[in-house]
Amino acid sequence: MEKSFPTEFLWGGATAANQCEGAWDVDGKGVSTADLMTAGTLSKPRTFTSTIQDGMQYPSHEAIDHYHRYEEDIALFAEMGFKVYRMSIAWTRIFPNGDDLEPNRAGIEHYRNVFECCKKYGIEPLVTLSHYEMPFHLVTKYNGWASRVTIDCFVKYCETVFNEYRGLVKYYLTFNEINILTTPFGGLMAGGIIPKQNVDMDLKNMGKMPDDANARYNALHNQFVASAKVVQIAHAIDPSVKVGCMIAGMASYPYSPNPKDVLATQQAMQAGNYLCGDVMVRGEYPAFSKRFFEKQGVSISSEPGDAEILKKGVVDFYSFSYYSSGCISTDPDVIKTSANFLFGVKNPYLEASQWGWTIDADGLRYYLNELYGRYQIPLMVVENGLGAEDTVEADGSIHDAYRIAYMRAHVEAMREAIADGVDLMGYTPWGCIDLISASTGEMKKRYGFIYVDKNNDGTGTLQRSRKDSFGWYKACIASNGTIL
Ligand code: BGP
Repeated sequence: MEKSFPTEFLWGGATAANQCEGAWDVDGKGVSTADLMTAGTLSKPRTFTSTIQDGMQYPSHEAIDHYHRYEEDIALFAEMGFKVYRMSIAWTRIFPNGDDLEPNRAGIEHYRNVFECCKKYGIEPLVTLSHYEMPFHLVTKYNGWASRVTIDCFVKYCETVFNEYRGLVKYYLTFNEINILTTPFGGLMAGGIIPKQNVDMDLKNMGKMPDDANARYNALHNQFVASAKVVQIAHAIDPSVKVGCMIAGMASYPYSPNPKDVLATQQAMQAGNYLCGDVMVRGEYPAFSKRFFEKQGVSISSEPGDAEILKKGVVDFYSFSYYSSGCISTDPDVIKTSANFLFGVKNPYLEASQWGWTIDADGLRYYLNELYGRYQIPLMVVENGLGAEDTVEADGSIHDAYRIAYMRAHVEAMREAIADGVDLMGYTPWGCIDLISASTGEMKKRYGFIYVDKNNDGTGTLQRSRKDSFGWYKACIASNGTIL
């Protein structure tokens, strides 16, 4: 069996506005939720502060200054041969408060320039409309996505974007990792459901974060409705536009063959992945959701017409992030003794990254097959990669063999999945240029093929340079995934 990528395969890379742009208060931009999240590390969680506080470091404020350096960065992407650049629009550049009557022209012109620049190099932008940020004003006024008013604000913002960039952008994603809202972390990160006091964003102790599950799942419902409305509007404005969902890939394995672990794993896959996928691809809540919501004491305040909106606004393709897999155990001893990784318990067969994320390329093939078997629509891997510390040698070179090994294994896994029959459209590895980590808010956790001279403490020249992986990915793209 010949194993190869389709000729039109979309190779590229991915970033998000709040993690790379900086210029947080430039050209009329409003304050977003991400602008209020401090820098952290693996051992010290980021803090969300409801006002900017003296002496605190807010990494989104400068980030890697992509706002002013996008031309240089896109030229480097073009040098690697990118066909697609996944990026996000900061909502607060277009509508600084979220509910403004008129859009901010400077913000609109900025992204037009970015898209024109991509066009110059033959790179298709793939635009995430909401990537872990929203206007903070909507948070204080309406409790973020817990309110249906936010749906209307988002729809207006997206409609403006679709009209302005008609002909310049062919691919959109509505909400980044929408299923993060199934976790307490997501209420704050993606839902704009934010407590009045400062709060630590502690991924390892999510259970300790302030949480209102009812508000959180209603926020998720509101995002589903907003997404479905936006899909229909995008198609009405330009029928050639394709809109995808974006779901955090949480591939889970039973820790043991104990049927209790197998059942718990099935439930974890349903709650973590399929709840969102089913609504966005099939246009209705899955059968298991009724019992799932009841168990959590959640009641969704659906309005008349929502069911029809969801049905009519199904996505054109399914995109997801994939970094690692997790194991599910029901055995209290295993849960206690096994380090808690990104999700689930430690898999004894797998190595993990410096940040504790298990490395599992086979899991990507498994997950692609699971998704395609369930949905039969085109899939796209829009985030993947290894967050690792890099060392700059005396001559300026960066030998990131560990990153190349990770990428190679995952590209091979995609190739296998395509040979299995999966319809895979493209691949945009995360943080193709070093940027701020979402979970820890630091620079040290680097994913890039392009190194950015910036340190955790905010110092650095911001100068860009090519890592060894830059040349590796360039050859991979040039050979359409054959030379690895
Ligand atoms: C995903 C987010 C990205 C990105 C990535 C890597 O969950 O969509 O924004 O940051 O994870 O995570 P981190 O930056 O925490 O290493």
